[in-house]
Amino acid sequence: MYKTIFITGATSGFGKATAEKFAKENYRIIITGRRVERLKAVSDELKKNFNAEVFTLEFDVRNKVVVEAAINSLPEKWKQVDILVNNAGLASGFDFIQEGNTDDWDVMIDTNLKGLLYVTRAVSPMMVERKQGHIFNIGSTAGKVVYERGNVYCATKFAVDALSQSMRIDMLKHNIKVTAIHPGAAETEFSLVRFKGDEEKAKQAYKGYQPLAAEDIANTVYYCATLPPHVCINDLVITSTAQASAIYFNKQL
Ligand code: NDP
Ligand code: 8X3
Repeated sequence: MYKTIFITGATSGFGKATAEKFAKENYRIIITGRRVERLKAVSDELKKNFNAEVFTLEFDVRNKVVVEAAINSLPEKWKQVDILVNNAGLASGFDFIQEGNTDDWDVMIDTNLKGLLYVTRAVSPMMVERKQGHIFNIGSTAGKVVYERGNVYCATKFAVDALSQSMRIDMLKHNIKVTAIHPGAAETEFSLVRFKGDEEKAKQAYKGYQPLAAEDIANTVYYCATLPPHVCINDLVITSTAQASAIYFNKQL
């Protein structure tokens, strides 16, 4: 039987790679994001390369009214969501706390934390009703150890860690798995977004070592999602071999 996966932030990076991995494995794919032309391009690619069934939903995870309306608007056959990947997120800025841009703080808190909650609130009742499902929350090594100038980004990812633990307890009696995946540095559009389009600064983040690739995270989600029904990976930290924590790297500069 085909399974359905719902991925937030699938226009780029981890989300897009996860959509590709699951499409290749014959899942039905719901992809979401704000950039509608990117969503269409990803959808076209999944259909062309993997003959996948794809449904696209364009929304900003920060807008709770729109999130709820979009998810409620799913056709009945797409409402049987087996896997939810709460992936949409970002870092915005890299400032010391006393110099921080409060608009950046709002964007990170509203996206990484409140957005994840709004999507989960809309999707999880469908899983509870069917007494099956698997929720993935993409945290970060920045949600395990803080680093200089990571302040608000780290706080949102610590919160994702806490929410994942808490969701797992709330979902326990409903037979729903909750897996938090905490990646280290991976070369996606993440740094370009954090540094607001500054390509030089973005490249600097991955200099002198081999970072994770988006496919590494997609393969990890797939591994966790395909374990036997009685097995749940609760919490998983994954870094490149050249990284030991959010702070320690083995860079050859
Ligand atoms: P990318 O910038 O490549 O992808 C981010 C995705 O999130 C895009 O598809 C973007 O879509 C979506 N997104 C961002 N803001 C919103 C929003 N307000 N509403 C809807 N969608 C949104 O980064 P990554 O793939 O690297 O990041 C994915 C997740 O992984 C994030 O939560 C990030 O914090 C986390 N992470 C990343 C690491 C890294 O080093 N790359 C390491 C650890 C964790 P669109 O712009 O079209 O809306
Ligand atoms: C993103 C990776 O190293 O910038 O979560 O915290 S890092």
